[in-house]
Amino acid sequence: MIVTETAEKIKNMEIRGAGRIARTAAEALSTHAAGLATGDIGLFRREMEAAAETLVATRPTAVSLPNAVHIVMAGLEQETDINRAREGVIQRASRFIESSREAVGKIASIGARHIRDGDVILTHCNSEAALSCIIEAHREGKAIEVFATEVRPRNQGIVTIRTLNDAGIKTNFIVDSAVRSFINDVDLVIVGADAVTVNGAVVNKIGTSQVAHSAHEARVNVLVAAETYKFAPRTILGELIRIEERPASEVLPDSVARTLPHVTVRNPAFDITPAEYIDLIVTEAGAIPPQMAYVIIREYLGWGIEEFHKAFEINTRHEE
Ligand code: RI2
Repeated sequence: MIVTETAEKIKNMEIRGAGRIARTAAEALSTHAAGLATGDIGLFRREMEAAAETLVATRPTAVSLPNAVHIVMAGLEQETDINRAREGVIQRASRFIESSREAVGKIASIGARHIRDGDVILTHCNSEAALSCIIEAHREGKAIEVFATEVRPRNQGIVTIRTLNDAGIKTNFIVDSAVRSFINDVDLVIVGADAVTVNGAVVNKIGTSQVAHSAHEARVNVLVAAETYKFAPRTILGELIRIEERPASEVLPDSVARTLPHVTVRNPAFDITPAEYIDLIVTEAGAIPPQMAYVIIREYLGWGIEEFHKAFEINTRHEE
Protein backbone atom coordinates (compact mmCIF):
# COMPACT_ATOMS: atom_id res chain seq x y z
CA MET A 1 0.00 0.00 0.00
CA ILE A 2 2.69 2.45 1.05
CA VAL A 3 4.62 1.57 -2.12
CA THR A 4 1.64 2.15 -4.43
CA GLU A 5 0.80 5.42 -2.68
CA THR A 6 4.38 6.67 -2.80
CA ALA A 7 4.70 5.66 -6.45
CA GLU A 8 1.54 7.59 -7.29
CA LYS A 9 2.76 10.71 -5.47
CA ILE A 10 6.12 10.57 -7.26
CA LYS A 11 4.37 10.14 -10.61
CA ASN A 12 2.03 13.10 -10.14
CA MET A 13 4.90 15.16 -8.66
CA GLU A 14 3.27 15.64 -5.27
CA ILE A 15 6.67 14.35 -4.17
CA ARG A 16 9.31 15.87 -6.41
CA GLY A 17 12.96 16.94 -6.55
CA ALA A 18 15.53 14.27 -7.34
CA GLY A 19 16.87 14.04 -3.78
CA ARG A 20 13.49 13.95 -2.11
CA ILE A 21 12.23 11.32 -4.56
CA ALA A 22 15.23 9.12 -3.68
CA ARG A 23 14.75 9.49 0.09
CA THR A 24 11.00 8.87 -0.13
CA ALA A 25 11.54 5.72 -2.22
CA ALA A 26 14.07 4.42 0.34
CA GLU A 27 11.62 5.15 3.14
CA ALA A 28 8.81 3.35 1.28
CA LEU A 29 10.99 0.24 0.78
CA SER A 30 11.88 0.28 4.46
CA THR A 31 8.23 0.54 5.59
CA HIS A 32 7.25 -2.13 3.08
CA ALA A 33 9.95 -4.50 4.37
CA ALA A 34 8.91 -3.90 7.98
CA GLY A 35 5.26 -4.65 7.19
CA LEU A 36 5.70 -7.77 5.02
CA ALA A 37 4.18 -10.48 7.18
CA THR A 38 5.94 -13.52 5.78
CA GLY A 39 8.53 -15.94 7.06
CA ASP A 40 9.39 -17.08 3.56
CA ILE A 41 12.62 -15.48 2.35
CA GLY A 42 11.84 -16.23 -1.31
CA LEU A 43 8.46 -14.53 -1.09
CA PHE A 44 9.97 -11.60 0.85
CA ARG A 45 12.59 -11.11 -1.85
CA ARG A 46 10.03 -11.27 -4.67
CA GLU A 47 7.73 -8.79 -2.90
CA MET A 48 10.64 -6.42 -2.32
CA GLU A 49 11.78 -6.68 -5.92
CA ALA A 50 8.25 -5.95 -7.15
CA ALA A 51 8.10 -2.90 -4.85
CA ALA A 52 11.49 -1.71 -6.11
CA GLU A 53 10.34 -2.04 -9.72
CA THR A 54 7.10 -0.15 -9.03
CA LEU A 55 9.06 2.74 -7.50
CA VAL A 56 11.74 2.86 -10.21
CA ALA A 57 9.09 2.84 -12.96
CA THR A 58 7.46 6.08 -11.73
CA ARG A 59 9.75 8.65 -13.33
CA PRO A 60 12.45 7.62 -15.77
CA THR A 61 14.96 10.49 -15.64
CA ALA A 62 16.14 11.24 -12.10
CA VAL A 63 18.84 8.62 -11.57
CA SER A 64 18.77 9.29 -7.84
CA LEU A 65 15.70 7.04 -7.76
CA PRO A 66 17.21 3.80 -9.18
CA ASN A 67 20.47 4.54 -7.35
CA ALA A 68 18.66 4.83 -4.00
CA VAL A 69 16.65 1.67 -4.69
CA HIS A 70 19.85 -0.14 -5.71
CA ILE A 71 21.56 0.88 -2.45
CA VAL A 72 18.60 -0.24 -0.30
CA MET A 73 18.20 -3.56 -2.15
CA ALA A 74 21.95 -4.38 -2.25
CA GLY A 75 22.74 -7.84 -0.89
CA LEU A 76 19.11 -8.91 -0.54
CA GLU A 77 19.50 -11.54 -3.24
CA GLN A 78 22.20 -13.42 -1.29
CA GLU A 79 20.43 -13.19 2.07
CA THR A 80 18.98 -16.48 3.36
CA ASP A 81 17.64 -15.39 6.74
CA ILE A 82 14.34 -13.50 6.71
CA ASN A 83 15.05 -11.39 9.80
CA ARG A 84 18.47 -10.35 8.57
CA ALA A 85 16.97 -9.60 5.15
CA ARG A 86 14.30 -7.37 6.67
CA GLU A 87 16.75 -5.64 9.02
CA GLY A 88 19.22 -5.13 6.17
CA VAL A 89 16.67 -3.27 4.04
CA ILE A 90 15.61 -1.09 6.99
CA GLN A 91 19.19 -0.24 7.94
CA ARG A 92 20.37 0.48 4.42
CA ALA A 93 17.33 2.73 3.84
CA SER A 94 17.93 4.69 7.02
CA ARG A 95 21.67 5.02 6.28
CA PHE A 96 20.88 6.24 2.78
CA ILE A 97 18.37 8.83 4.02
CA GLU A 98 20.80 10.10 6.63
CA SER A 99 23.74 10.29 4.23
CA SER A 100 21.57 12.03 1.64
CA ARG A 101 20.72 14.76 4.18
CA GLU A 102 24.36 15.04 5.24
CA ALA A 103 25.37 15.32 1.58
CA VAL A 104 23.17 18.39 1.10
CA GLY A 105 24.83 19.99 4.14
CA LYS A 106 28.32 19.35 2.76
CA ILE A 107 27.33 20.60 -0.69
CA ALA A 108 26.00 23.77 0.96
CA SER A 109 29.32 24.60 2.61
CA ILE A 110 31.43 23.70 -0.44
CA GLY A 111 29.09 25.52 -2.83
CA ALA A 112 28.90 28.63 -0.62
CA ARG A 113 32.69 29.04 -0.96
CA HIS A 114 32.15 29.67 -4.66
CA ILE A 115 29.72 32.50 -3.94
CA ARG A 116 31.35 35.89 -3.31
CA ASP A 117 30.07 38.78 -1.27
CA GLY A 118 27.90 40.89 -3.58
CA ASP A 119 27.22 38.12 -6.12
CA VAL A 120 24.02 37.98 -8.14
CA ILE A 121 23.02 34.35 -8.66
CA LEU A 122 20.56 32.87 -11.11
CA THR A 123 18.83 29.58 -10.37
CA HIS A 124 16.39 27.53 -12.42
CA CYS A 125 13.73 25.17 -11.05
CA ASN A 126 13.66 24.10 -7.43
CA SER A 127 16.73 22.25 -6.29
CA GLU A 128 17.33 21.58 -2.63
CA ALA A 129 21.06 21.12 -3.30
CA ALA A 130 21.38 24.37 -5.30
CA LEU A 131 19.34 26.37 -2.80
CA SER A 132 21.37 25.03 0.12
CA CYS A 133 24.52 26.67 -1.37
CA ILE A 134 22.72 30.00 -1.81
CA ILE A 135 21.18 29.94 1.66
CA GLU A 136 24.52 28.99 3.26
CA ALA A 137 26.29 31.92 1.54
CA HIS A 138 23.57 34.24 2.86
CA ARG A 139 23.88 32.70 6.34
CA GLU A 140 27.62 33.39 6.24
CA GLY A 141 26.77 37.07 5.84
CA LYS A 142 27.46 37.48 2.11
CA ALA A 143 25.24 40.10 0.48
CA ILE A 144 23.67 38.18 -2.38
CA GLU A 145 20.77 38.65 -4.73
CA VAL A 146 18.99 35.95 -6.71
CA PHE A 147 17.17 35.70 -10.02
CA ALA A 148 14.73 32.76 -9.94
CA THR A 149 12.87 31.53 -13.00
CA GLU A 150 9.20 30.64 -13.16
CA VAL A 151 9.76 27.08 -14.54
CA ARG A 152 6.85 26.39 -16.83
CA PRO A 153 4.79 24.28 -16.87
CA ARG A 154 4.82 23.10 -13.22
CA ASN A 155 5.98 26.41 -11.72
CA GLN A 156 8.57 25.02 -9.32
CA GLY A 157 9.94 28.58 -9.27
CA ILE A 158 7.17 29.47 -6.81
CA VAL A 159 8.57 26.97 -4.31
CA THR A 160 12.04 28.44 -4.86
CA ILE A 161 11.01 32.07 -4.29
CA ARG A 162 9.09 31.08 -1.14
CA THR A 163 12.20 29.41 0.27
CA LEU A 164 14.43 32.34 -0.67
CA ASN A 165 11.95 34.83 0.71
CA ASP A 166 11.68 32.90 3.98
CA ALA A 167 15.47 33.00 4.24
CA GLY A 168 15.35 36.78 3.76
CA ILE A 169 17.25 36.74 0.46
CA LYS A 170 16.61 39.52 -2.05
CA THR A 171 15.04 37.74 -5.04
CA ASN A 172 13.89 38.66 -8.55
CA PHE A 173 11.25 36.39 -10.06
CA ILE A 174 11.39 36.18 -13.86
CA VAL A 175 9.68 34.19 -16.62
CA ASP A 176 11.84 31.50 -18.19
CA SER A 177 12.26 33.41 -21.44
CA ALA A 178 13.74 36.45 -19.61
CA VAL A 179 16.99 34.68 -18.70
CA ARG A 180 19.01 36.04 -21.61
CA SER A 181 17.76 39.58 -20.91
CA PHE A 182 19.15 39.45 -17.39
CA ILE A 183 22.20 37.24 -17.79
CA ASN A 184 24.58 40.22 -17.94
CA ASP A 185 23.39 41.23 -14.45
CA VAL A 186 24.28 37.77 -13.12
CA ASP A 187 27.64 36.63 -11.66
CA LEU A 188 26.94 32.94 -11.19
CA VAL A 189 24.35 30.34 -12.22
CA ILE A 190 23.61 27.58 -9.72
CA VAL A 191 21.29 24.70 -10.60
CA GLY A 192 20.66 21.16 -9.37
CA ALA A 193 20.72 17.89 -11.32
CA ASP A 194 18.50 14.92 -11.90
CA ALA A 195 21.33 12.98 -13.46
CA VAL A 196 24.99 13.42 -14.36
CA THR A 197 26.36 11.19 -17.12
CA VAL A 198 29.84 9.68 -17.36
CA ASN A 199 30.89 12.40 -19.83
CA GLY A 200 29.86 15.14 -17.40
CA ALA A 201 26.63 16.16 -19.10
CA VAL A 202 23.96 17.32 -16.67
CA VAL A 203 20.33 16.33 -17.02
CA ASN A 204 18.12 18.84 -15.24
CA LYS A 205 14.78 20.63 -15.53
CA ILE A 206 13.79 21.65 -19.04
CA GLY A 207 15.31 25.03 -19.81
CA THR A 208 18.55 24.42 -17.93
CA SER A 209 20.51 24.00 -21.17
CA GLN A 210 19.18 27.35 -22.46
CA VAL A 211 20.20 28.98 -19.18
CA ALA A 212 23.67 27.41 -19.40
CA HIS A 213 24.03 28.39 -23.04
CA SER A 214 23.18 32.01 -22.25
CA ALA A 215 25.61 31.93 -19.31
CA HIS A 216 28.36 30.47 -21.49
CA GLU A 217 27.85 33.17 -24.11
CA ALA A 218 27.97 35.87 -21.40
CA ARG A 219 31.02 34.27 -19.67
CA VAL A 220 29.04 33.61 -16.51
CA ASN A 221 30.12 30.53 -14.53
CA VAL A 222 27.69 27.64 -14.17
CA LEU A 223 27.81 25.59 -10.99
CA VAL A 224 25.80 22.38 -10.59
CA ALA A 225 24.98 21.13 -7.09
CA ALA A 226 24.52 17.35 -7.13
CA GLU A 227 24.89 14.57 -4.59
CA THR A 228 27.06 11.66 -5.79
CA TYR A 229 23.98 9.42 -6.08
CA LYS A 230 22.77 11.64 -8.93
CA PHE A 231 25.59 10.32 -11.12
CA ALA A 232 24.43 7.67 -13.56
CA PRO A 233 26.56 4.48 -13.48
CA ARG A 234 24.84 2.85 -16.43
CA THR A 235 25.94 5.62 -18.77
CA ILE A 236 29.37 3.92 -18.64
CA LEU A 237 27.78 1.10 -20.64
CA GLY A 238 26.51 3.58 -23.17
CA GLU A 239 23.00 3.71 -21.81
CA LEU A 240 21.30 7.02 -22.46
CA ILE A 241 19.25 8.84 -19.86
CA ARG A 242 15.60 8.72 -20.85
CA ILE A 243 14.02 12.16 -20.87
CA GLU A 244 10.57 12.01 -19.34
CA GLU A 245 7.81 13.49 -21.47
CA ARG A 246 4.91 14.50 -19.26
CA PRO A 247 1.19 14.92 -20.09
CA ALA A 248 0.22 17.60 -22.62
CA SER A 249 -2.43 18.87 -20.21
CA GLU A 250 0.36 20.35 -18.04
CA VAL A 251 1.04 22.80 -20.89
CA LEU A 252 -2.35 23.30 -22.54
CA PRO A 253 -5.78 22.56 -21.02
CA ASP A 254 -7.53 19.61 -22.71
CA SER A 255 -10.49 21.87 -23.54
CA VAL A 256 -8.20 24.09 -25.67
CA ALA A 257 -6.18 21.21 -27.11
CA ARG A 258 -9.41 19.61 -28.37
CA THR A 259 -10.09 22.66 -30.55
CA LEU A 260 -6.64 22.39 -32.22
CA PRO A 261 -6.59 19.04 -34.04
CA HIS A 262 -3.39 19.89 -35.96
CA VAL A 263 -1.42 20.84 -32.87
CA THR A 264 0.65 18.43 -30.80
CA VAL A 265 1.90 19.61 -27.43
CA ARG A 266 5.40 18.43 -26.54
CA ASN A 267 6.27 18.46 -22.85
CA PRO A 268 9.74 17.10 -22.06
CA ALA A 269 10.45 17.58 -18.35
CA PHE A 270 14.24 17.68 -18.64
CA ASP A 271 17.04 18.60 -21.00
CA ILE A 272 20.74 17.87 -21.27
CA THR A 273 23.46 20.45 -20.74
CA PRO A 274 26.80 19.37 -22.21
CA ALA A 275 29.89 19.39 -19.98
CA GLU A 276 31.46 22.33 -21.84
CA TYR A 277 28.77 24.66 -20.50
CA ILE A 278 29.40 23.61 -16.90
CA ASP A 279 32.28 24.96 -14.82
CA LEU A 280 31.96 22.91 -11.68
CA ILE A 281 29.85 20.17 -10.14
CA VAL A 282 29.65 20.47 -6.37
CA THR A 283 29.16 17.08 -4.71
CA GLU A 284 29.48 16.09 -1.05
CA ALA A 285 32.82 14.54 -2.02
CA GLY A 286 34.14 17.84 -3.30
CA ALA A 287 33.81 20.22 -6.24
CA ILE A 288 34.87 18.62 -9.52
CA PRO A 289 35.07 19.65 -13.14
CA PRO A 290 32.31 17.80 -15.08
CA GLN A 291 34.98 15.81 -16.93
CA MET A 292 35.69 13.99 -13.64
CA ALA A 293 32.22 12.42 -13.46
CA TYR A 294 33.71 8.97 -14.13
CA VAL A 295 35.75 9.17 -10.92
CA ILE A 296 32.62 9.81 -8.85
CA ILE A 297 30.84 6.86 -10.44
CA ARG A 298 33.79 4.51 -9.78
CA GLU A 299 35.04 5.77 -6.44
CA TYR A 300 31.95 7.00 -4.67
CA LEU A 301 29.09 4.98 -6.06
CA GLY A 302 31.43 1.96 -6.15
CA TRP A 303 29.59 -0.02 -8.75
CA GLY A 304 31.52 -3.09 -9.91
CA ILE A 305 31.38 -4.10 -13.54
CA GLU A 306 29.16 -7.16 -12.73
CA GLU A 307 26.60 -4.87 -11.22
CA PHE A 308 26.68 -2.69 -14.31
CA HIS A 309 25.85 -5.70 -16.43
CA LYS A 310 23.14 -6.93 -14.12
CA ALA A 311 21.56 -3.51 -13.93
CA PHE A 312 21.76 -3.30 -17.69
CA GLU A 313 19.89 -6.60 -18.07
CA ILE A 314 17.20 -5.46 -15.61
CA ASN A 315 16.81 -2.30 -17.60
CA THR A 316 16.60 -4.14 -20.92
CA ARG A 317 13.77 -6.14 -19.39
CA HIS A 318 12.01 -2.87 -18.53
CA GLU A 319 12.26 -1.62 -22.08
CA GLU A 320 10.52 -4.72 -23.50
P1 RI2 B 1 17.23 18.44 -5.76
C1 RI2 B 1 13.99 18.47 -9.97
O1 RI2 B 1 13.18 17.70 -10.81
C2 RI2 B 1 14.60 19.65 -10.69
O2 RI2 B 1 14.96 19.36 -12.02
C3 RI2 B 1 15.80 19.92 -9.80
O3 RI2 B 1 16.77 20.74 -10.42
C4 RI2 B 1 16.29 18.50 -9.56
O4 RI2 B 1 15.09 17.73 -9.39
C5 RI2 B 1 17.20 18.31 -8.38
O5 RI2 B 1 16.55 18.68 -7.20
P2 RI2 B 1 11.55 17.65 -10.65
O6 RI2 B 1 11.25 16.54 -9.66
O7 RI2 B 1 17.44 16.97 -5.59
O8 RI2 B 1 11.03 18.99 -10.23
O9 RI2 B 1 18.50 19.21 -5.71
O10 RI2 B 1 11.07 17.26 -12.04
O11 RI2 B 1 16.18 18.97 -4.79
